[in-house]
Amino acid sequence: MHSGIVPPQGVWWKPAGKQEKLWVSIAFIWCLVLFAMMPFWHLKGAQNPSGIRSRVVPAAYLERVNRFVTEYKVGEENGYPIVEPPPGAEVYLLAQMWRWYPILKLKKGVTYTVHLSSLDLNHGFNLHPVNVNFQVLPGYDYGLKMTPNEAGQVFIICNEFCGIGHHTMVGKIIVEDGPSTAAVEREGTYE
Ligand SMILES: [Cu+2]
Repeated sequence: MHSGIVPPQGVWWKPAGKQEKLWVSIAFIWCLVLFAMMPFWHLKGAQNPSGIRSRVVPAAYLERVNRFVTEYKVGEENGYPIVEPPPGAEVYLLAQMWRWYPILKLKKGVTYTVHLSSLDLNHGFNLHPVNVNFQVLPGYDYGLKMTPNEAGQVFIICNEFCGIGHHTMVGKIIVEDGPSTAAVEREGTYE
């Protein structure tokens, strides 16, 4: 009798056989291939974007979002400000139980840096119907380069369960055609 405490009797251990060695070698080479694929897909896959990542205190992020809203607010919808930043601007979007704040108005074909962060817990940024997914975490500012390629409305859905109001956590991005009126009006006032 043997167990985890009592070792087995006799010579039970034998050096690895030919097939076992072959199997271990193949598995090891495959591990290296998978390991190399991680940086490869990051650089060549066009699906793992390199975001700007930094730590941020949630209160400081909220303050930045509020400043962004005051600066570029162009309207309101259901009590939510509609914010139209100039082309190339830093855009600040806030995730919070249970809302995406504010509503963004962007231009087609213009690249923005969209910052994402949360005030409370882990949320998921999911653009619907386009399949774009990102984790939104409190304490981290994740800046993503985004270029809307279609005019219309896209909805932001939270895809990380975040409590009783999770299913109501829907935000909106309005994408418009043509040159930005905000850019014309504010020309020279932003860096
Ligand atoms: Cu959420």
